[in-house]
Amino acid sequence: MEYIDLRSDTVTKPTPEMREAMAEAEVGDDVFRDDPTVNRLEAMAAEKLGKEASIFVPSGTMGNLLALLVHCQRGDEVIVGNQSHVYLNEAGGMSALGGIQPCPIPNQKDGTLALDDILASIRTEDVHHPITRLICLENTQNICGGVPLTVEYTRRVGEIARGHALALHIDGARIFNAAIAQDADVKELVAPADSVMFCLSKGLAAPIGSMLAGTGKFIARARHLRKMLGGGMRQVGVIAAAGIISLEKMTTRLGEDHVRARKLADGLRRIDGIVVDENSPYTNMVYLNLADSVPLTMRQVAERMRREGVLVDADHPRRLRLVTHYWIDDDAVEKSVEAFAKALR
Ligand code: TLP
Repeated sequence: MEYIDLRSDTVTKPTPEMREAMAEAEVGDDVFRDDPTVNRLEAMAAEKLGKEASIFVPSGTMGNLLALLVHCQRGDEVIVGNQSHVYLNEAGGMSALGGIQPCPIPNQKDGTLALDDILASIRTEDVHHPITRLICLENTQNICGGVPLTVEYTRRVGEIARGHALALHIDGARIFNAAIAQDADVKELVAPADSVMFCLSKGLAAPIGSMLAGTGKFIARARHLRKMLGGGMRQVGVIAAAGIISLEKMTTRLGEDHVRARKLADGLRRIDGIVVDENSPYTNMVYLNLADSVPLTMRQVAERMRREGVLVDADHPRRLRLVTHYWIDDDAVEKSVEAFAKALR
């Protein structure tokens, strides 16, 4: 059975065009920098983001970790959102592997970190204090609703960073969703950042991989650390080939996922027992709660949905995130709404 999979955009399988490109990819040993397909992907990604260089990494988690390891020394502190992926969902890698201490501050409803909170959390020079080295933003902010941060906001955080000799890293796992949603230029969105990570393996539909971009010097250091972490992959052009199609063809179609997320939310709002978040969706994520009147747990709802051919995540007892992506068409949206109506009846 072909399920309609709304659990994440990470579930996207490669498109037929990607599979073809993967089969035909010209490859070489990428640790020797001999893989022409990887080299092309890295040049394309850097160019798209307006950065000097980029490096292909196996996952967003490794991309973020490398950025933190390059920017920070052991014992340094990084200002992060308390709802950020790097803080909550990366297995504590920054601390475990880098000896880096997170300084979590609240994510506001709009996904931002309040500028005053950032300023207040920058450590003063004092023998007792860790050294603040880095600010980390997430765009789009996943847990806050897939909400995009603006060019203007990012510019202001960049000014704070520069004013205090701090670096700014953007976890831009879904930076192209953020750009499309606001009709913003992705280069402008990331211009204030010293480093940016984005994922090919989410809405851009590639099977594997993320890119980390920054200055040439920064990426050279990241390349060394990627090898240290065991992320030096050999004939990896077979995967990079799919990433090239992501950059060529997928970045511009993400608006379709946003329109479908909106249709999904509109449909779900008409169902008794589902309370879609007020402003949801901002991009490709619909967030909702089960109404108090619903006697089912999310696990039970998810099981009923599965029987209807729709996969949803039941991580939280009352709250749910649904994500649209390349493989969710209009028909899938309609069927999903019907499945929810039936599951809750
Ligand atoms: N997010 C996944 C899960 O890990 C939660 C998802 O389904 O959304 N930054 C952000 C903002 C992310 O959402 C994710 C993945 C990552 C980094 C990590 O990317 P991967 O999974 O490639 O390590």
